[in-house]
Amino acid sequence: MSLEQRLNDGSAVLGVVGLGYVGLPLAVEMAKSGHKVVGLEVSEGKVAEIMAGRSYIPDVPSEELAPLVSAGLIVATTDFAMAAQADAIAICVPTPLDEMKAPDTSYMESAATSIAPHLHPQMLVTLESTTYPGTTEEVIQPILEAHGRKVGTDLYLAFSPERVDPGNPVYQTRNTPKVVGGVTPECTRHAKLFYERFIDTVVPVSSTRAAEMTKLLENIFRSVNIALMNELLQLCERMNINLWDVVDAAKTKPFGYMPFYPGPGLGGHCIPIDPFYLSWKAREYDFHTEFIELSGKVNESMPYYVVRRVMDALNTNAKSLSGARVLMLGVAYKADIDDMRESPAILISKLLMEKGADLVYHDSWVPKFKAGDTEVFSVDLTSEEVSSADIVVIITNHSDTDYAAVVRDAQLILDTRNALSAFDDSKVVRL
Ligand code: SAJ
Repeated sequence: MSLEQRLNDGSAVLGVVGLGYVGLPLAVEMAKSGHKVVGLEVSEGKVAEIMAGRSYIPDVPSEELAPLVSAGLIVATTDFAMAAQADAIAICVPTPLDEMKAPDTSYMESAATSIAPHLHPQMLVTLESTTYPGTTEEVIQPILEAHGRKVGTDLYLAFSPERVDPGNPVYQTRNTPKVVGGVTPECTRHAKLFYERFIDTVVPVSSTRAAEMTKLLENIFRSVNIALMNELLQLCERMNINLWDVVDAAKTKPFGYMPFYPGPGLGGHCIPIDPFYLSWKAREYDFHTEFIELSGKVNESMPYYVVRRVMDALNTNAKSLSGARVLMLGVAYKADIDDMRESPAILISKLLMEKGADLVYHDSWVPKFKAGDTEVFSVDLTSEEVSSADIVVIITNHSDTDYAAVVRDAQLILDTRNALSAFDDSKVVRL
């Protein structure tokens, strides 16, 4: 029976490599569509959690996962030989940067190498990890073809970027349109059939490179526009203009404008990182992606800018940062999630402590994190904790925070997210 037939009659076994914030929601959507799913994961801990019906991804409730596991629709394993049971596999592994800001493709290569010996004729493999144009055909395809399979003949290969927005209450895996681009038209067609089994809208494009570039465009668009806001913020400070009010006014324009906001810096495993995958590849073509470089420079400077603003704010109360009690409010990389990856709070904490601050933090989503070599633990947000701080610094504006109480009890607040726009109080300093 052909792959197309197995996909269409629901008998195809689907696979996911990497059960993280992308792979686990994908596996759940696949299983909810009735397909048996094999989850291939290197972490024994994650496999054990999943097989016990417990989710470690906030966007996937355990109540949703557990029945799919107990029904045998999701099987997680560290045994990559089980890839042989799948008819179509999506690779969803990290694509970090190395210390020289060059792409680290080792996770993708390891995933491809682990499944390659187990590929049978008529299989589809898709790569979802955000990466530079060319990765699918230059890096992944040779690995998959090393055991007798041939793309376009008995193996289908495509790129399909993940578009997960962690914590987004409206758009999840099923209702976010999915772009697919195959090595050959038949690869594209099979990738489209695959994703249509469990995603509402699938958008085919002309090639793997077009699909890889689509994702990078989406994220570079964000990082450049956020950097623009961060640069204008620094100008507006000198011009004594409230940029937050300006953005709110600009977004009343019903066309041709999209609001972005300044902030303490860029966090997450995508926006601060993905653009550098393209600028790295562009050098191969003697091309300098100056917008990407400049936006990275501006965004990376924001934690230092925040620390300078903390010192200025304390100065207005005739206090120095050295010896000051600083309460950081919210440390996750964005509101209403528990993820600390690349969070600007990490560098800000380190800088504040280096300058002698007596630093504490509260974040109901993040019980502890490492600021440099120091492991710090979240304190309870009590009136005493707030009032005893020489300054409260809002880094992440979680919606579960009682800001009225913070304004009531604080001596001084630096608000880097405009979380206190509803409060008109002289103790509140906006970034
Ligand atoms: N940020 C700002 N100002 C803004 C928007 C965001 O400073 O106006 C900061 C956030 O606080 C955060 C960072 O930028 O630290 C990234 O924020 P984000 O909203 O881009 O969220 P991510 O990185 O979790 O997810 C993004 C997705 N977000 C949205 O589309 C809203 C999406 O671009 C991708 O699906 C995802 O990255 C990815 O996986 O690439």
